Amino acid sequence: MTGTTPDFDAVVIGAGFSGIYMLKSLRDKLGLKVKVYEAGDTVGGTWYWNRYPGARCDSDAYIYGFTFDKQLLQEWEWSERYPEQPEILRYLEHVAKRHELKRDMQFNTKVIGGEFDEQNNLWTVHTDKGDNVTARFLIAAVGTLSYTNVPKFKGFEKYKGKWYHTSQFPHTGVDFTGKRVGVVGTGATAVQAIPEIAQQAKHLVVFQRTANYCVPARNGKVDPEVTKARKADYDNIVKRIRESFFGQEHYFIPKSALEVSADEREREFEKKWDAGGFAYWLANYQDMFFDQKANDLCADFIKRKIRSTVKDPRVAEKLIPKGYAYGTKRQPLDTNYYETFNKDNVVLVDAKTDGPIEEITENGIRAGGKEYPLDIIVFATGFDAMTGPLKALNLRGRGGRTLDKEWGDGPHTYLGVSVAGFPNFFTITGPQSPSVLSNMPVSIEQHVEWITDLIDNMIRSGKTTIEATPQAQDQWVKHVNEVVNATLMVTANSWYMSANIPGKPKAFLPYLGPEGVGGYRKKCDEVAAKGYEGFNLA
Ligand code: NA7
Repeated sequence: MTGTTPDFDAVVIGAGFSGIYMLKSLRDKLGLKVKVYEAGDTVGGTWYWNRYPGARCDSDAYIYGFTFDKQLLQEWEWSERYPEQPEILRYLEHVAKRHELKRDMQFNTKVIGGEFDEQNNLWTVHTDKGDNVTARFLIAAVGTLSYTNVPKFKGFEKYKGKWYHTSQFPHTGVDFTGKRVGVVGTGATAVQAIPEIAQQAKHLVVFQRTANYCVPARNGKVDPEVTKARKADYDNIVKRIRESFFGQEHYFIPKSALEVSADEREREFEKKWDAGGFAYWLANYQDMFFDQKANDLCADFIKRKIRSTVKDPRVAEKLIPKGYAYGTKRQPLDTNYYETFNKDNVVLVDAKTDGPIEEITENGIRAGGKEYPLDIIVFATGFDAMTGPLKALNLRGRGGRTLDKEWGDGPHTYLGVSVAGFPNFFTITGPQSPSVLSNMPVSIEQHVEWITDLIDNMIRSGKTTIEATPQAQDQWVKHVNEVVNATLMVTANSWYMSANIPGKPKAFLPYLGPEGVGGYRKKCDEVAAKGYEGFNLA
């Protein structure tokens, strides 16, 4: 230790699921002095910002929450299978209140920079409210899909109507009644929002760049007996999801899609389809992500479903995904998405067949040579995923290095939780950890608990700094890429592959296996058991 006393033991950036639990853990378990900075005016993170119509979680609610608070697991009642944004926000507010977390959180405050002081081994953190504080540990709990992507369309500044990005929706909501509305994008967000907006708008134009494979969510009330049984079994459920591949109770069928009869396959597909949610995506035949032929069979089933739902065969054809394997882009869960295109007030403009968006005009959007007049444009155009929010922190590590420069060709991390040259800095569900390929609360809890143990260990053993070695980091990056290169994931222009943002270096952002979340947890625990192998502790 140096003679300089920092303002805080730890600064945590963000008060979503990650920041909430990180604060709870460091403050109440280790007794540290912690400060959380949050840009929003309350807790919630993703669930604070994403207020578009239809916003709800895509994981089953009974596994979408904190498991550290066993009593709350028993007490909390979700209203439906996939609760809506306001309900999840209420839950997070409740957790913050129950654990008296807000007193250590500063809202409406954005972290705009930070540098590691090599002399004193402290981080100095700067905020847009003029705070300049020092801390021993700096933890980014900034979320993975939090840096908004509004494409720079030609003519944007000329548009006279109102426009919104789904992740920065007005808190008062938007009244679409009687309006001509355009939605740009057909990702998981748009698939939730479009059916809702179509019910209100006079006229809705959907601008599709890439058709998606959507499967039914099958939202609804959960049978009280099922909920009761789950509550009685929570210890086992938690154990199972922690050890599972995706942090979900979904397991691949341990067979090839190619080895079973067409009848058996069809029965399995129907079963998954009827179950709804991620079952079709994450509990399908085990070679679906590896073998193009197996994948084609899974894809074909969805294509047939689209054709049988959408009445106009020309519209159905536009909605049929082409040119990439099923499951390699984030699975959207739909409630009446395909049915919405049967409505008279809904028009689909497909970039490939009708022509791409050329410009935003004073009155609307011009695509494929035709102008679509619009009163409101909703951009459901996603995020600069995973690396975007971290780079935006403007951190300077040893020797003034920046993430912008260090990650010039894609992320370089060790275990997705640490970056060489940035001592005592941790990223919860950072790039190259399972993160977005898992049920987020499971991965968040794993990282928070692992970081807490690490800090505890450092304090107990009188260590001042910890940082990933460049060698361990290089090996991890190599491993992450080797694993994904054996799958079909690399063949898609997905945000997982950084392909959605012009100029973003092509790199796979999360970590996929080979044993998923459970295997990754084991790996992290082994690293810790070997005295933090791959890290320099000083
Ligand atoms: P996504 O999944 O990134 O979807 C964004 C959509 O916007 C997608 O259809 C994109 O087409 C489209 N897009 C992006 N940029 C453009 C431009 N320049 N022109 C036309 N269309 C564009 O974001 P979401 O918010 O739906 O979902 C993000 C995650 O939130 C989701 O995966 C869940 O984890 C929760 P593309 O497919 O790239 O061709």
